[in-house]
Amino acid sequence: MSRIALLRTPKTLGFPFNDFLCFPLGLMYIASSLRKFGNHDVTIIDPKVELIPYENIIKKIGEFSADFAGISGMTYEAEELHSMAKLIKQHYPAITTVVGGVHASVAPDELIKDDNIDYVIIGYGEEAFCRLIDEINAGNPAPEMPGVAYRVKGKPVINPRKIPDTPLDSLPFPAWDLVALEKYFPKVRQSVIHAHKRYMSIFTSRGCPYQCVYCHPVFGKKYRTRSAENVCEEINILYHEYGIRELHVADDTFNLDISRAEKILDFIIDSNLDIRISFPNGVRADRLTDKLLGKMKKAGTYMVSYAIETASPRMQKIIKKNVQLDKVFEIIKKTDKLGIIVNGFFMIGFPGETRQEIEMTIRYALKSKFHTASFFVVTPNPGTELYDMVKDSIEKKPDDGALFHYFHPYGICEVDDAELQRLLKKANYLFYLNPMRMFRFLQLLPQKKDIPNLFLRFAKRTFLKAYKE
Ligand code: B12
Repeated sequence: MSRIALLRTPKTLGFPFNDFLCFPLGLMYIASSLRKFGNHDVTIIDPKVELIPYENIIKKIGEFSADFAGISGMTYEAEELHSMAKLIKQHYPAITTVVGGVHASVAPDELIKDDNIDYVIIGYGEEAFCRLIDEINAGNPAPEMPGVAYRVKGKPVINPRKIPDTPLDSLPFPAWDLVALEKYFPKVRQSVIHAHKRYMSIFTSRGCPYQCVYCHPVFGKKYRTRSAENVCEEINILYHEYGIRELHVADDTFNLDISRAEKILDFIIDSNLDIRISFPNGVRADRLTDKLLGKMKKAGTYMVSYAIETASPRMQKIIKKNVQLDKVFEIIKKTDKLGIIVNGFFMIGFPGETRQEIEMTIRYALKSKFHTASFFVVTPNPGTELYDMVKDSIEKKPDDGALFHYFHPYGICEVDDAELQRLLKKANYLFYLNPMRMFRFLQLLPQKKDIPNLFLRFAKRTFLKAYKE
């Protein structure tokens, strides 16, 4: 049995770009597997919610007497992953440092060059981390297993990952008991709005088979689902044991398998749970049927996002999103009619995109029945197909954390940077300064106390200079 401290980094994108926070679901999944399959002692330290300085993070690791420190991070936190590993090694050289998560999955070669990082786990971590600890404890510090990188005599060895075949139902539920739930509840959430204070994010499937060029295929294109029964068991525990009254379904594509989605919703409807649901990351809008939408409403859905990205049919093809724009336009209307708040995601500034095409996107948003919309500037993240398309023509790389906020133009479209910024702001104010839209939205808004935060987000995106040169 080992003692394992799991950590996030303290970095957030912060004001003015991004000020919301979610549960460290990845670490909570890893923690429950480490406990179930290895009988290990685990703690989660999340400086993003506790707002503690580095000294206190180090102190907590020491107080826990950790044998392993597992650190998680996205690409915008790359620098912090290195500095945390360095600090841990400086204070506790005997601790084995392991980095996992999104950045580890896209840049294992960069991380494993760092002597302060002993291991990197690529992709899903539940099984890999458990097995790695077993191998190390059995005296095999360089196991040949998929998805793990380390150094042998100073030379990096990267074992390519393999998407696990084990059914998702065999994974234990996230370790909700290891996070201070009450500290997360009052923080601003991904969608800013909320229906109930006590919420939890759930993941009912993993992966996404669509080919959108801008998306990080961090976990591969294979779509894996949990059974409706397994998801329902989780919802029951959250409801009855943790008093959760709002669910955030965070899947990449919840509704790819329509009958599974219906089964989950039927369970919630039939069990009369007094619960509200939101889909802040979105569902694939052109895979919605009237029946499914009706069930979503009946089960308690108050908010859903649809990612349109661009209303230019030419761009839809180039970015391989291929959303059926007319069909989705009608689905937005139907969602609104059902009394569900409907949010749209849009991106402007794709390679070769013209001003007319950007205007087309803005017009689509303005004409739609969306209650809220987020307009972002296209960010070519390293590791995406989009990045490969433009890498020779961009000067600044988005792996610099400061540029990783989706409001920084990269000069890859036909409109210059200043004009793109202007169009972004124009989209925001034309969309939101529409009294009828605001009236419709405020009527559906479950908690009026979210209005100041919503206004702040609107003001930041519309009036502030969005990025520094
Ligand atoms: C929910 C979500 C969020 C939430 C919070 C995420 C979180 N918990 O930290 C919010 C809304 C806050 C968010 C914000 C952002 N997000 Co986000 N988000 C997601 C989303 C949709 C799901 C993440 C999740 O919960 N996954 C479920 C759990 C089970 O998986 P996981 O956390 O990855 O953990 C698994 C493995 O990674 C691994 N693992 C994780 N940690 C560790 C640690 C160790 C030691 C080990 C061994 C393994 C390991 O094992 C876990 C279990 O298998 C992903 C897309 C996706 N499908 O992954 C994007 C994604 C992670 N987000 C992304 C981005 C870019 C962002 C933003 C930077 C966007 C922006 N510009 O505003 C911001 C950053 C905000 C901030 N913190 O300041 C990108 C990251 C790309 C990259 N290379 O970094 C992703 C991949 C989307 C995409 N496809 O491009 N996000």
